[in-house]
Amino acid sequence: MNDLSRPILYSFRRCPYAMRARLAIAYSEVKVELREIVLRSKPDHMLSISPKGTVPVLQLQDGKVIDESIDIMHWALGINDPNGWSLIQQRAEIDALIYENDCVFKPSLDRYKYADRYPEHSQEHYRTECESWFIKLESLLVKNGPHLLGTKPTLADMALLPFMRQCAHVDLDWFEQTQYHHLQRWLSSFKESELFKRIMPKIPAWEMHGEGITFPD
Ligand SMILES: N[C@@H](CCC(=O)N[C@@H](CS)C(=O)NCC(=O)O)C(=O)O
Repeated sequence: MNDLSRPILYSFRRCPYAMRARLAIAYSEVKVELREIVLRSKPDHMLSISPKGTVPVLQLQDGKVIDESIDIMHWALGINDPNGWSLIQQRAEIDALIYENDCVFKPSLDRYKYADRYPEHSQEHYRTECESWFIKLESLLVKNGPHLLGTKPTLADMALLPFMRQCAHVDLDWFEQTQYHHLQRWLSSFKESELFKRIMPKIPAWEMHGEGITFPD
């Protein structure tokens, strides 16, 4: 059982929302008990504290629950933000990018990735939808690079990169032969980073009443 000495984070390794939460937590070095879940068989405790049934879910020691990935990122950065990811002066720009990522790009990404579930159009059609987002990010990287808002990574990069990774990996050969060279470099340096490696350990699914994994270790 958890002794409530650390917050509990319900997570799923490959979920881009859970990845962004783990990125902020690992960066801020706030220790949590990580409980890897199986999406088809969600733990009762997780559903009891967050009935909507999505990951990530964070439960703090005082019982408070945070079950939106961006809110978990802000919580972690509020505790420790050593390299200024929050970039308060550009908060509106960061929020707008995250909003567009989550509300416009993500639905297109889902249609592209699972095109067989959306037979109204071809997979190429959905990929072209995704490309509007690629064009926007590429132009930001050209203007500001190597990160979206300048020379240092911010919350915007870390909130968006897991989704770009998922999209690129639908057909990596295609992505790598496109003209989005800044985007390709942005993504590959993320995938090669120590931080990315730290958030992607392969861990067994949490078993009810068992101990989660201390994260970051
Ligand atoms: N708005 C939520 C979305 C989280 C989300 O949709 N997570 C997906 C996994 S990537 C999920 O848990 N889906 C529920 C399911 O597949 O059963 C957030 O930002 O945390």
